[in-house]
Amino acid sequence: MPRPKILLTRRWPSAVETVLSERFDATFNLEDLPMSTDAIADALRAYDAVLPTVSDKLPASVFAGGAIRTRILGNFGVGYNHIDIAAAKAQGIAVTNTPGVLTDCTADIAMLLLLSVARRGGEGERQIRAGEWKGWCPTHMIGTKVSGKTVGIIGFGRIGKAFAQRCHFGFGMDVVFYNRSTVDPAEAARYGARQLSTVEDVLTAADFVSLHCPGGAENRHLMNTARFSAMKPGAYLINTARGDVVDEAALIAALERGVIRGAGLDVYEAEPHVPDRLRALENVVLLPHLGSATEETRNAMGMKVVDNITDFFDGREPPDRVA
Ligand code: 8YV
Repeated sequence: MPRPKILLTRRWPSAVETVLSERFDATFNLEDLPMSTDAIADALRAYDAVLPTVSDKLPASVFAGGAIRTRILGNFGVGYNHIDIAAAKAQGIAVTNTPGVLTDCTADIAMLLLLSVARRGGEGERQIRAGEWKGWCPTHMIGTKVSGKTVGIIGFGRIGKAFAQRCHFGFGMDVVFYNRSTVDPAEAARYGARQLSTVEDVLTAADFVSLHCPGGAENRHLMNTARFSAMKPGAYLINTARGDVVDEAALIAALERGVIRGAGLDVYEAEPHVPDRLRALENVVLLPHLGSATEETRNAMGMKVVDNITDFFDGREPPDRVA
């Protein structure tokens, strides 16, 4: 039996690429440039498995037109809103993701953003690098205290829980959250958190609002003009989830007008494009989608994909099947 032909749309950690090339007839994207939608559509006709990332777009159109060879999309990442799951499913294509292994690192990045924006870490760094620091004084670059404040979490899945744990047990914060389904209060209490009934309840209670829900149609623009207005004046938004959960234009307007005090962002609506008006604001901390970007986590994500496609081609149920 010939080995399954697989395509990685981007370069992956070399240890993972090595395992993949031992087990499969693997093609690597040696230039590591994002593939066009047309190139991905062609790949679906040429490979048994395509292994995409968040930098790829797989709308319904790539699955249309027949002659599909791909049987599994082994996504490198937990979020898969860049894939039209219904269209993949309609073609009988399995889809897997990489949950669990990036929980801690993504929660860490949310904490980094929260601390940086509240304590003006980015501004301070820029000031020193520009040679503009005039020395210590009692009124210099005054931020907002974090310890003991209230954090509001939208989406209480693995990453939301890990973030709650850090906020409550690390920083003595009161943690409230909104989640679509009801979470057992005893389970919530393990993370020092309690559930509120609506997004609005969370927004009106929180000094910091952090998004941890999936992207895609169901949560598109969950944070909009009305919801920024519902936040406490002086509150901050943290987004490590997906750019499309936030109406970016509404966020920029809220920041410019002082409706909210600041934002810490790791994700954007049209990555890698970050609007000039957002980049011009001092009261935002901007990271280039670094949530899972540690050696340990990227290796573990890759190995999860290896496990998923190995099980699939060996006729077993892949552990992280989402479709
Ligand atoms: C990944 C992420 O780097 O896993 C996710 O959902 O947002 C990131 O941590 C990215 O998705 C890789 O495809």
